[in-house]
Amino acid sequence: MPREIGRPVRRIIEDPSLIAGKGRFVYDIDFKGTLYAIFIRSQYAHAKIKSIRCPEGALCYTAKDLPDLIGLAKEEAIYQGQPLAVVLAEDEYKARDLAEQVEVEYEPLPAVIDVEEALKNVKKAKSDLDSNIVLEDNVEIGDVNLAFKNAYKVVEAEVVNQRVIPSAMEPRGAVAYFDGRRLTVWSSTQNVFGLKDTLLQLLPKYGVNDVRVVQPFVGGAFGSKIYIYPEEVLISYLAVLTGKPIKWFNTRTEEFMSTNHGRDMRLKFKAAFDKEGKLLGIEGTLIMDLGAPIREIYEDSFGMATTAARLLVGRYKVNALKVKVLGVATNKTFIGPYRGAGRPEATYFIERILNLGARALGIDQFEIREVNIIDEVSHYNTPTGMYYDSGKYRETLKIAKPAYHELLRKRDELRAKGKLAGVGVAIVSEIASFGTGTARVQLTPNGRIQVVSGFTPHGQGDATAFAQIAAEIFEIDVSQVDVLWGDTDLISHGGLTGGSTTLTVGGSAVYEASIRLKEKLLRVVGEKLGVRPEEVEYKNGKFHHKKGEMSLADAAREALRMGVYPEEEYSYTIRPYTSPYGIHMALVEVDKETGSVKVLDYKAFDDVGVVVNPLLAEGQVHGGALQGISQALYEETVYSPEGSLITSNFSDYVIPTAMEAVKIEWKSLALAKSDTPLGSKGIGELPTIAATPTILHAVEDAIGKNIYTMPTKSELILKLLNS
Ligand code: MCN
Repeated sequence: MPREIGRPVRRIIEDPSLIAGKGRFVYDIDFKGTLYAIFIRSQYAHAKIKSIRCPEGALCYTAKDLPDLIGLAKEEAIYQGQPLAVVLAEDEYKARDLAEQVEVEYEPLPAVIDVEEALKNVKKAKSDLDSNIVLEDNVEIGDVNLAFKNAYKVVEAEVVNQRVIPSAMEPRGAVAYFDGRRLTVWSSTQNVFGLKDTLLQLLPKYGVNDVRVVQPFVGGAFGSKIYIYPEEVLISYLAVLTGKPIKWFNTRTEEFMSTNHGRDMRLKFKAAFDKEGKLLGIEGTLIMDLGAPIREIYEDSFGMATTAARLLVGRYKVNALKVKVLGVATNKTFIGPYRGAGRPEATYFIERILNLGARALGIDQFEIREVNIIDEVSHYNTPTGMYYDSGKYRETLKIAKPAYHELLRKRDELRAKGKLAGVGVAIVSEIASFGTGTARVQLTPNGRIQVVSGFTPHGQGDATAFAQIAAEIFEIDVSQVDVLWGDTDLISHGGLTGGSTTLTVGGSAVYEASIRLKEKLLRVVGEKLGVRPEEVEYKNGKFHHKKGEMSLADAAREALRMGVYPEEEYSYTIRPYTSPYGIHMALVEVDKETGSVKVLDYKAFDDVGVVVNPLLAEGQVHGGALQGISQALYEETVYSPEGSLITSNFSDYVIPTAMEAVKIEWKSLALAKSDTPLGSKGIGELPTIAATPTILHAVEDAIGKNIYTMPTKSELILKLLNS
């Protein structure tokens, strides 16, 4: 029997229905008598809401009609697109017409858009704020003064990791159905259990006994569907209140304005280097523009900034760090998790510091990394209190070095032809895979294995990987395994697919539950044959003993006859997390005339421990790296000075298409494992984290100028080339 773990299996669980056009997304779910909901959203970034007048006789609700928990703006709107009211009608068109008749009287207030302006505290992002600096933290290790005293070179700059808009293919939407006792909600979410918990806090007093949340197929999320949004809570409440099914779906512009944005951090720093390029210390201020000050969101989001500050050191031996971290409120859409959530910003900052140092000292970018990198670590606590489970960093650099030299050679050939070519390198080391995951594994009477997971994958392909894990334990073909997920009725507890967690934590739960089920079945078969379980051999999907042989289907039926359920549930908790790492490099060419950038080569060397499905993992590298490249080259969130989102659809907000997709070579190193039963580490975010600085460094190398902002649009490059 070939091993299933490590086999590049296609997405046999997820894809067949999607390819046949039979995958059901939220918008496909329809009930007779459904009312369609359209939200009335703030036109202003900051305004007092003086009154909201609903059309006569319309089903129209404002914050005044609703419980506070739902979170519509009541007296003050603090970002453009914030939901203020909702109308319901029998179809979408009628609802849109009605929504246009809702009259909102605003008193516009000064909007705080620029973070530097916000820091001056002249205008406030919300009337009741004492200061726009709503959160503060300090991260300090070692003696920075000594580091600067001993410095041969001090590099000083401000580097910006710009605001980006998570652009999942499917906008958010939900359908809610109340049968008089029980509420069922289908939502395009990453967080079914979180939504269920929120609804259970709100709804029992309105006669709801129980809540079921279902995640149908979801067209991507990238972290932006973790937060429990007012819209999904409100339509659930209205389904109960009206007794009618309710449906809502965002337009792209609504999505861009009301779904959390990502990143938006800047680091003002000075860094001390010795003559050889050793980084002696960093001092700086990390400013995170949190966007609209919604307390329950910004307190969590600020964690991304404090994590970013702590991750500045770790993979490099830096002994002194002093960073003040500020969380600043403005009147833009609130920031939340977006692929990497704090780790891309940290990586971008530290990798930029190294390259700016290398350029100032005239040292090669690969060599400065060799000077500073930690060697091999096991259960390592970084000086700022982060943790790396394992890693062979120096060896990784050794493996990747020939590829770097090959790219330099290609670059020099292009340069010899008069082209502007450049090579960029970045090391990534992150923390990934958190919390608890639950799985139930069951043997059905027809001899198939059914896995139920509490996780919520939405494009990654984890269900196929789960099938492989169960197939490996039961020594059967992966096609004999079914996987179910994304429904709070299927299993009582779950985690959410985010933080590159699902394979490692959810897969470990599948692994442990499968082993326990196999042991249980060995006991059943032993009892049936009148022998000890240890005497029964399990091989290739069958139980063997000289007294007889039993198939999985026989064992399932026998178990049921004995009153033993052929299933096992297991909750696996990881402590504390895994630390995947890698080195990425790229060759780019910059067009001298137009300033446009073409990525010619992209090579990624990653260590995520054991890879369960190389095809799926590589898919993450392709998509993830392109997303990181996109931040470096294309994505720009533009607001007017008054706080209107200018880049409010895909004709203004640029993301890559197949035309911009890059050929990526991926090498999985598997030098260091995690302590989990699978030995795997998360991969979902790592390539995105690595790609942004890699590309920026390559563009810098091509044009021979330092770059401090992103994206590196043609205009910026032409300006730098002519400066
Ligand atoms: N994998 C593997 N071996 C490993 C690690 C992972 O075979 N050692 C495979 C897994 O089987 C899974 C995939 O790689 O198919 C990613 O697994 P993992 O790293 O555990 O990440 P998650 O499944 O938890 O996915 C979350 C991650 C995050 S945090 C974001 S954001 C993101 C991403 O995945 N959003 C995505 N990838 C996305 N891909 C799609 N299509 N859509 C999104 O919204």
